[in-house]
Amino acid sequence: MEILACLEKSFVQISDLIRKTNSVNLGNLVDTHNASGDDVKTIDVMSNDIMKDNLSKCALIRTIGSEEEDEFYSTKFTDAPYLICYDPLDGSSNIDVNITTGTIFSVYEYDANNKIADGHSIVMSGYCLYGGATQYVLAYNNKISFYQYSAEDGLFQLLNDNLKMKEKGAIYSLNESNKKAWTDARFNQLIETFIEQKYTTRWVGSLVADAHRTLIKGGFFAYPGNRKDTEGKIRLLYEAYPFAHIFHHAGGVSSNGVCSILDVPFPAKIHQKTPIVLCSKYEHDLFVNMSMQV
Ligand code: AFP
Repeated sequence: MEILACLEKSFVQISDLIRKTNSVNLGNLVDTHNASGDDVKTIDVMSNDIMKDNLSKCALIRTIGSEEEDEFYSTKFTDAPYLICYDPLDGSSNIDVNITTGTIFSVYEYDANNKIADGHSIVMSGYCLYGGATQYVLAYNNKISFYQYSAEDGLFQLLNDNLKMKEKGAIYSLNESNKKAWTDARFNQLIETFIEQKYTTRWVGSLVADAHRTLIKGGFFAYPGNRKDTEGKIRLLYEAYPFAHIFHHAGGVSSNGVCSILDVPFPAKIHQKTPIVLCSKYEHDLFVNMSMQV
């Protein structure tokens, strides 16, 4: 099966799981921890099983990396051209209060030496939102397509075939409760500037929801490093690279504070974290013009 068909099948199955199960039960913890150190919930495990089961049957995929796995998993298609990395259910700590969660993914092409250099090796990325509607955003072939699932006909219908970001927004999105611990003081200055310029703030606490809003409405999203989490909370392989790829396709910007997220070298560790900024051009110009006072 084609990769996109495997992904769409998984999105529908995960969406059904969320919609048909009591959200309080979905939020129950199981007595283990996942490989990346976060609490595991039953829904995370079930979503990972769905993704892995469908994608391991796809003849184009050589290797799978998941937030829920300790190591990369090799499929039986050892000569296949692609690695796929995903977070099967981002934002799952919100599920017991019925807040939007989602699946994030990136497909990477191996080079002639069977290596992946950085985020520029991504050929396709996207995310599916399990919110009021089940919708997914796909970055492929230099454009962004936006789909919504129709339960009536069992298909994803195209909403927008060439989604572009605004040059400037009016919302900033950071977990400001960390601001006394941020290690890059530009974020503190930037917030003051946003407030002076009459921006408002939003923080859902699901990367998929906060980044999606930023993509659609423009503005600024960041998860900076802080004294406790020096590299922030966002994982490079299956969260930051995919969203960086999506934002660049839409005419937006990504940064780890120094360079584009796509320029960050492919990590040695599957669960490596990175500070992240995803934003419109105007807000990125403001950010780079703040002086660094660490
Ligand atoms: P969960 O998947 O455990 O809910 O974590 C979500 C997340 O990794 C990312 O989606 C959010 O942007 C971030 O954590 C929220 O972090 P805070 O706990 O600082 O709000």
